[in-house]
Amino acid sequence: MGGGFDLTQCVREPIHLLGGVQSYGALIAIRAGEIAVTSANAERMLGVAGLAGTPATRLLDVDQLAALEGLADADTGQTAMMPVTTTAEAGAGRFDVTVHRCDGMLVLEFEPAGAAHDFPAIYTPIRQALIRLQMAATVVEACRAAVREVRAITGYDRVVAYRFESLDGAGEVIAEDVAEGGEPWLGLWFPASDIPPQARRLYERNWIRVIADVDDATARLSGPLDLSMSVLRTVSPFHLEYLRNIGVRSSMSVSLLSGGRLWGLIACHGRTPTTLTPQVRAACEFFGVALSLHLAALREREQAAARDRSRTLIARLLETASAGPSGVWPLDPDGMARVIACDAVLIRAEGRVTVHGADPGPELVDALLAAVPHAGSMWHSDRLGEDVPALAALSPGVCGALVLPSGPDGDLIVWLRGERTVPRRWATDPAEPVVPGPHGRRLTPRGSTAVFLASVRGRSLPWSSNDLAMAVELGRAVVGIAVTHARRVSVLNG
Ligand code: BLA
Repeated sequence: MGGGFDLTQCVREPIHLLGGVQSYGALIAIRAGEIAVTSANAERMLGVAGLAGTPATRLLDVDQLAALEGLADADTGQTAMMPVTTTAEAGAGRFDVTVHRCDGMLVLEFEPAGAAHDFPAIYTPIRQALIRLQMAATVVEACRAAVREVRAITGYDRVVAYRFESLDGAGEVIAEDVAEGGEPWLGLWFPASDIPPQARRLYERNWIRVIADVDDATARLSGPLDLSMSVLRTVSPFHLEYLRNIGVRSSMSVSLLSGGRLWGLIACHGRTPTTLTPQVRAACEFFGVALSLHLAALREREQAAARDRSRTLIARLLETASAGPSGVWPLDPDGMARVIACDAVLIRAEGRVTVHGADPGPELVDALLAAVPHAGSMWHSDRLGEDVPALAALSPGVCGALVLPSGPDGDLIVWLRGERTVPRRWATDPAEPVVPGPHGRRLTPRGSTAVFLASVRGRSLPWSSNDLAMAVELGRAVVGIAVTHARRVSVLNG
């Protein structure tokens, strides 16, 4: 097989419909009081034979069933919270039961009851962790505190904070806590395809994903069931192969969300099989929620600081502009390139075109001015060759353009960016032999460099929301200066 692995397979895999659960627990789904779906291990684990098609009261008494239904209905499903857990006597003994509703069925997931934690034993370390977390002043500091705390709570061998560069993009390990002797991953990049989009969407709905043992034999379900909200959901064979290839036996991920979207994960790895009690999972979930809120606040603060820096630069630009002679371009192009990082600034004013910085040459400038949309509103692209077919032949000399109309008569400011260079350390270790699984070496992070390079070819660094906001402010300033100049000129003439 080797390198012939088709990555589109990953994107298409319906990972919520794989028809099985991890066998450390058992699942039954009840429709209208009757057991409609069971996992193959349910009868053995629960100690009751012939469950399928029989009344649920054979397994749980009426009061327990009513209580479980109440719990399922109290969970509105509006938030990305994991299903509610309780303990119940069922068949052979005591179980931790996690409950949610799906397609009109009550879905119960049973795990042998773990050691009962008392509330203070769970809450005290979490509370201390939250206090330490709140003292973190930057995103990276908060993540550093978080990985330490999560490893302390769970005992995994490696815990990393993994941040995506964009919604479905590649990511970087920005904080790590690893057991003695573990290879350091801090600063390493992993490609976007390591976590396909449908998996990311599921992690937006569930804060926690536990994979107890990559060598587990899945307990098959007796019928179809959407397992999106299941805590026992079985795992894609692709991802299992990936985990085996990086020497991992068990894993857990905690979602980091901002505005409901996944922007990173706390990823945990164990070298041995690891199940977590629902209480410990709930603690991790709670921690993930608190961390996400704190990170959102910190990110907001960091972005505001970046905007403040840009505004200071704009103010300085305007000062020098209004002091300068009229009749020349008012803003210092070098200063403009500091407000919005770029390789060149192209200005068209009063029919004259000037280029400052890395001049892409008259041919490209003409083609660009002819092809990019510049009627009225701002326009931008980080992949000109793809977005504007007329420019395909001229890329990759220039891959990014931010076009700002700056006056009547087709006046324009254009910031240009070349192809992005990638000063990144990928999770590749050429010295270490890779043992390819049945899907070839692509299912390791080691095949990454080529995949990533292909994904950035012809693309510039993307224009950030801060870049766009600052362009709007500069645009306003240019119009303001033009008005002032016009007034000065009319005063002089009058
Ligand atoms: C899921 N891939 C994941 C998850 C992580 C990664 C964290 C979440 C599940 C878990 O916690 O194990 C990848 N793990 C990483 C990365 C780091 C890490 C990047 O620790 C870096 C620090 N994976 C592939 C390819 C496919 C693929 C090519 O590399 C597709 C064929 C699939 N990854 C894949 C799938 C899931 C996944 C399907 C979802 C698993 C699930 O929740 O069912």
